[in-house]
Amino acid sequence: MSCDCQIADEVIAMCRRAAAANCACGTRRGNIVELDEEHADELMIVADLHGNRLNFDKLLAIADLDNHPRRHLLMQEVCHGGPEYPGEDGGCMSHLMLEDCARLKTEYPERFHFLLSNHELAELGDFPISKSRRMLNLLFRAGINEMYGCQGEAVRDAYLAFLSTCPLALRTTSGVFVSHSLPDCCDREPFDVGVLKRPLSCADYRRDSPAFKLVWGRDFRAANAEAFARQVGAEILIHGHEPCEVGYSAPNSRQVILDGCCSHAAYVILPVGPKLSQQDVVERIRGLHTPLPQLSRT
Ligand SMILES: [Mn+2]
Repeated sequence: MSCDCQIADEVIAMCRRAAAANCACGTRRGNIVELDEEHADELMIVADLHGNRLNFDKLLAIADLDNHPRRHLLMQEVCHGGPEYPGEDGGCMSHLMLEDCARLKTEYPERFHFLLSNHELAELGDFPISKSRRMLNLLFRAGINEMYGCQGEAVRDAYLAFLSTCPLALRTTSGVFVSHSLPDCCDREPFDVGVLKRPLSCADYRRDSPAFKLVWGRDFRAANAEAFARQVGAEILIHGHEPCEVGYSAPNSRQVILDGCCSHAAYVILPVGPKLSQQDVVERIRGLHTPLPQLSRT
């Protein structure tokens, strides 16, 4: 067996352990992680990273999970973007960040949570996403094959096995609901919350499934956020999915959006116990590289 195959075998085994850890997580209820004061003091929330290694490393150092045993860390959307392998068809290196997230799940099975986002769901369902006229799924696959050669397909299968077990959301008992985004038009057609209570199947990877709507939606109207919050039993909604020029935004009185990959990347560390207002959340948002400009109140 060549050296490459050995590395691939190790990655495949690690992804299987990560998938098992997702399923066995003590705070997991269906497709939600339910956090209360018994299990956590603090929750650090990180949004879209898209292969941004600099930000990923810096955020992990800030999370410092080893020295904060009561802190949980949530990450999302690492696939597609960032550096590429050399050569014309070298492909995207962001699969390595997905491996890092799977590894974190094995190292901190109760305290690290990786949420499904639209880019990860697109890998699960082979749903084509392009950016600047390049097919991101193909670049992702090329990167895996560049790294693992003949074992590329087996490694990709292991990634998908991990992704298929990832939660869609995290909710605290104090009413903070974290998901990648929110569906459109929940004020006209209520979100099918049943998807939060059962394991995902292949049908959930397709366009128009509740999971698909949850991770792809971009309806930031106040009436939509209000309806969605009511439907999922939340006071405050925290999402990624939307680039934010200053690292975060608050498009209405329920939502806070974080951006983890822009030059003004932001994150937030919240206490898990107390009830928080939107202003309490916004005040706790920190810039990863630079202090954040204040947003004007919405
Ligand atoms: Mn997204």
